[in-house]
Parts: sequence; C-alpha cells; structure tokens
Amino acid sequence: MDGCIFCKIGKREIESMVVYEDKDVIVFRDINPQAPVHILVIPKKHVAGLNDITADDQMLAGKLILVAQKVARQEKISESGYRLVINSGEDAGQAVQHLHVHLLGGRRMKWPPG
Ligand code: DGP
Repeated sequence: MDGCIFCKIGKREIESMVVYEDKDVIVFRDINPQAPVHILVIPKKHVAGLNDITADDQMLAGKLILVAQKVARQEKISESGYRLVINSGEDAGQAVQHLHVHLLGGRRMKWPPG
C-alpha cells in the first residue's frame, strides 16, 4: 500500500536489519528495541491489523507464528522464553497500520503488560 512504511520494508525500499525472509513474510529488527531481542514478523501483503484479517488470510496468519517460532530458535531464545505481541488499535498502542507480530526475548518479562 502506498505510504505504508512496512510495505516499503517488505519491498526493500527502506533499509532494515532483516533476519529472515520468504515469499510471504519478512522479519526484521525493531528500530526501537524494548528487549535484547525485539524483532517484527510481518506479512509482505498489506493487512492493516488484526481487525483486517479475513478467512483468506488463515494460512498467512498461522505462518506468522511459525516463522516467529523459527526466528526465536535462530536467536537462541526458544528455551529461555519469549513473548509474541500483536497490538491492535489505539488502546493497545498500535502505531504502524500494517499487521506485525513483535517477538520479544532475552530478558525476564513482567505480567500483566503495561
Ligand atoms: P506497534 O506499536 O505495535 O505498532 O509497533 C510498531 C513498531 O515498529 C515499534 O516498536 C517501532 C517499529 N518501527 C516503526 N518504524 C520502523 C522502521 O522504519 N523500521 C523498523 N525496523 N522498525 C520500525
């Protein structure tokens, strides 16, 4: 989608620290890390957020989780633990209107989240 920063990252029009890529998804380090490992898993296709996922996206949505699992292993945080977060809407603090899964790890997390 025109003007979407994550679509531009997906098309490599904007530089980012990519850690994994395939035809459907791209995975890169968050520009403002909140943990030693803070990585974003996004679909290359523009989906604005959780509310915009449809039944047609079922495979893609599942793939985001499987890719996050693979990257967690790659980052060596599978055993110590990690958290996946999808912020949806204003109350959750969603800043970028392109679906993304935060993969956070490398430190002890608190619950409930702030
Ligand atoms: P959220 O609040 O869930 O919408 O998180 C958006 C995240 O995206 C936030 O942690 C910072 C990150 N981010 C925003 N712009 C860029 C960018 O241009 N490059 C990278 N690598 N991360 C970005």
